[in-house]
Order: sequence, then C-alpha cells, then structure tokens
Amino acid sequence: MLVTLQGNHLIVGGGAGNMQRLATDGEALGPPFALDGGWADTEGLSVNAQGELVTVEDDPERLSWFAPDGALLRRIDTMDLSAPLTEAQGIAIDPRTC
Ligand SMILES: [Ca+2]
Repeated sequence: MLVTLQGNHLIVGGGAGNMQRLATDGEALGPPFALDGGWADTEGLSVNAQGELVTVEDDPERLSWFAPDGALLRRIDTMDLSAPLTEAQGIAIDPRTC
C-alpha cells in the first residue's frame, strides 16, 4: 500500500500502478487512475514541488516521474546509476532540495 500527501488530499495506490485520490476523511475525489507503464511493483510514492508523482519500482528497477493524471514524464533505470540502486522500498522528497 502506498500513501502520500498532495496538497490537502491523499493519493493511495496498491503497488500495481493504480492510484486513487482521497480526501483526508476517505471520500474519493475522482475515479481511480493508472500510472503509464503498467505493472511495475511500485514500492514508493511521493510528490515533488512541481506536483509530479515520483515513484520507485523494484521490478524492474526504476525511478519515474508522472504528471498528476498519471502520464509518464521521465524515467531512469536505477541500475544505471553510478552507485546502482536496487530494491528501493520507498521514496521521500526533501522540500528544501527540490
Ligand atoms: Ca517488490
């Protein structure tokens, strides 16, 4: 289960790329939506200062940025980093550095 804050509401997901926006009282704020790219075993979800959804997946290993509607904006294979990142199990964004 993935949960993060975006503004004054929650975004929740089940790890397979399906997301839902909820009010903090649990009321659905729209229909569920899917992240581009299908199944990825999403292990972490955060929102950056631009309002993009940022995820880490570990099958395959990747770091992805999505528009608020779930459209893929950019993606990197985290195994290509100079210090490979494998089995990422979460992500947090420090608002002081983004
Ligand atoms: Ca996994």
